[in-house]
Amino acid sequence: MKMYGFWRSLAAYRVRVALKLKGIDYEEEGVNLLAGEQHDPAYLKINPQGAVPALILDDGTILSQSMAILEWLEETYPRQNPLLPTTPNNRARVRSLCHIAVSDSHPLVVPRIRSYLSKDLALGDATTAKWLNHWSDRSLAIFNDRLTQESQTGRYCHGDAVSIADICLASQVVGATGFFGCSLEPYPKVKQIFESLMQIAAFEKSLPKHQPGAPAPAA
Ligand SMILES: N[C@@H](CCC(=O)N[C@@H](CS)C(=O)NCC(=O)O)C(=O)O
Repeated sequence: MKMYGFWRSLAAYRVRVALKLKGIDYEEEGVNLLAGEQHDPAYLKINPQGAVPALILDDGTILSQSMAILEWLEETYPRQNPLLPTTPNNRARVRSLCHIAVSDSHPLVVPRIRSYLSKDLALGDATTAKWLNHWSDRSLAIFNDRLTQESQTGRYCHGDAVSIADICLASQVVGATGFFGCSLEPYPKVKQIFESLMQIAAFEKSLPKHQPGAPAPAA
């Protein structure tokens, strides 16, 4: 299997974690989003949306959209580290948590939105940074409220087994704290679960800072 990703892509992070949790061999090829490679005609043949991730299966099938890929991985490899609970109600809760990040927050901070705000609408970098911080922080607050209030929360988002909700939560935290200036201090439940997830190799090794192309840490 081959994944097209990028070191700082939060959607690619989600798929990278799931591939590792499922123990699936894959290679990753970087599409430099900051250099605009997602718009290259060759890449648009792979994903006409001009976004990563895209997952190329061994038979040549191309999958896109991180949630669709997570669901495909779960359906295809259900017994390798299951990432969804068994009952419809619990599965709905896990998916609902996923969509806080995937549907409601992440789409507000992707490169095409950042560029439209700062360049096309001429809002500039400072106002755009405020937007990115605001929506990322709002999403952390919503995660924290739900994870605190709902009795199904355990060591992880849903009980004591890792699920796709944890993958989506982790991607949200990685972007919010790593790129958009948010703090986890106001959100103790999110902080606690994120710290537990970082003990798991698949989550830690998938972090942007470990990927080829990531900037070296400041000396
Ligand atoms: N909803 C999609 C989002 C895909 C997406 O927008 N990915 C970003 C990187 S995290 C991207 O490639 N953006 C390119 C751009 O905005 O130009 C998913 O979850 O896969």
